[in-house]
Amino acid sequence: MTRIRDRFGDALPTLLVGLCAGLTAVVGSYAAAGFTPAFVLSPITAWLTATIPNAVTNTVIETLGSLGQQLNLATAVALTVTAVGALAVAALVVGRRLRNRALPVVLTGVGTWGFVAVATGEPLLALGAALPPAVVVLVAVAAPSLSASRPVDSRRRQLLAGSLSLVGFALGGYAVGQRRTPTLGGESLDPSDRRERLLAAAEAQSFSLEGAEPLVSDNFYTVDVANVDPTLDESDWTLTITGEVAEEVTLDYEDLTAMESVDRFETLRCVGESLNGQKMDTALWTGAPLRDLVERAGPKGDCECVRLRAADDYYQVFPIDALEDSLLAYGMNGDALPRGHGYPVRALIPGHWGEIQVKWLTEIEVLDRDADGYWEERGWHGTGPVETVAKLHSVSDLADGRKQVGGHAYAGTRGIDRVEVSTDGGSTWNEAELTDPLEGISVWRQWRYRYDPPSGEHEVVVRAIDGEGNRQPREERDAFPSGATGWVSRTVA
Ligand SMILES: Nc1nc2c(c(=O)[nH]1)N[C@H]1C(S)=C(S)[C@@H](COP(=O)(O)O)O[C@H]1N2
Ligand SMILES: [Mo]
Repeated sequence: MTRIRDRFGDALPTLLVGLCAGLTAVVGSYAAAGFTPAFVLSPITAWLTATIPNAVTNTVIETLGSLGQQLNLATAVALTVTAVGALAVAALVVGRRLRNRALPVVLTGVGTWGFVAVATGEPLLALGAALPPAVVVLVAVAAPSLSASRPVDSRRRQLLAGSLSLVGFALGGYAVGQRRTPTLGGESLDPSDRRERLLAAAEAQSFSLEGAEPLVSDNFYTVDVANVDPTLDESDWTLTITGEVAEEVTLDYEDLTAMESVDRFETLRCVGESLNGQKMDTALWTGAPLRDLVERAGPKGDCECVRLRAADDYYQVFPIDALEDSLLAYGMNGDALPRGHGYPVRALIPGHWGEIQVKWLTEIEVLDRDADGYWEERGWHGTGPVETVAKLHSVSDLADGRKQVGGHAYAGTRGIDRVEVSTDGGSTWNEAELTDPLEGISVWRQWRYRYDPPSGEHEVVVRAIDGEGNRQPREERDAFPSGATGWVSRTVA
């Protein structure tokens, strides 16, 4: 064994070489592809999402929320590093057996390339993933021996040089990958007085609540089934209305933006968020009415339902009736939709849970028979109208010694009529101040309540009454499967 090692000049601990090969493959893929579907982690995370049992996914959604995405990404990194690393180790072992120095390099390079090319469907960009591990293996077989027979000093120097190169490569690859990630969407739409007026009015009437979003959200949440968002471009985007229709209709971005546009505020809320969670936000959206387009195609079919499909293979099914007042939105707060919110076009269906507000929309299929959507196949019931909620995100001390509590209330198209606050654990109730409703069909309102605090701890409870006079149910229920309910309460000192 020692003789063979000497002969190959390759005594770098083989596992360490494997680890480096795996890590550089991920970095190299990122440098070549950026954060796009051609990045090796995109298909691996998608595969993980498809493989993990629904019960686990649903538990992660309820307990970890968006952290689940990071966990998925980390798992995909570990898997990819392990796969490429194992390949490099195997290649080195085979090379040693056959006393061939070139073989491990070729096996590692070609094997990684094949794996990434097949996974991503991007043979050219897969070279970015394949070359670095091949170089790592090349250096390992060519480097002077690190075996114990060499002086400690020389081994240290080699390890240091290796580590520094790895860190340098990782930093460089990260920087290059970031620049390779296309910035899609987000640029300003043509100026519009109406939009400016609406946004200015919303800002002017917004309560300033410490720890809670203004009326138009600064940080709009995102929820995606895929870790890596699609990279659609408006110049080659089309939407097809197909299935049980008299005549298929296809339109492109120019057709869509040439239609008479609508600007309106709308609130989105994710069915999977906890009762007092952070996945409810509001924006000013710009788009064209969707219902007319579907009517133009002449929908038939027995179920009176449609399936919306998207570029990330996401799909949702719901009744055609829900499309009343729906928009094909291409603008958000005066800018083109950002990539993360569905650039170039998403559906907006007022009053329904976030999951049917399909982003990166590409197809509307009129169905003959009812079917399940992506989340319904996983046990959720998130296509219907939203539940009523009043959230408590802000507690602050006013200069005059009073306390202020506040947050948002939302009840979809039913609207919010009243928000009631108790500062004694629910024994007595007071009416909160509300912002005026924004111009829209399904919008939240901010609420705030100011009071002289009792000395010591007290329990603040909040509940909303919707525009149809229904009080928000008190009964507590978890998010799965049809949205969290209950009254939000918080101990204030
Ligand atoms: N194509 C596509 N559309 C999608 C999703 C998705 O994963 N893919 N997630 C849905 C869910 S669950 C929610 S809550 C909303 C969130 O929209 P936002 O990310 O713009 O806040 O988008 C919906 N539309
Ligand atoms: Mo959602």
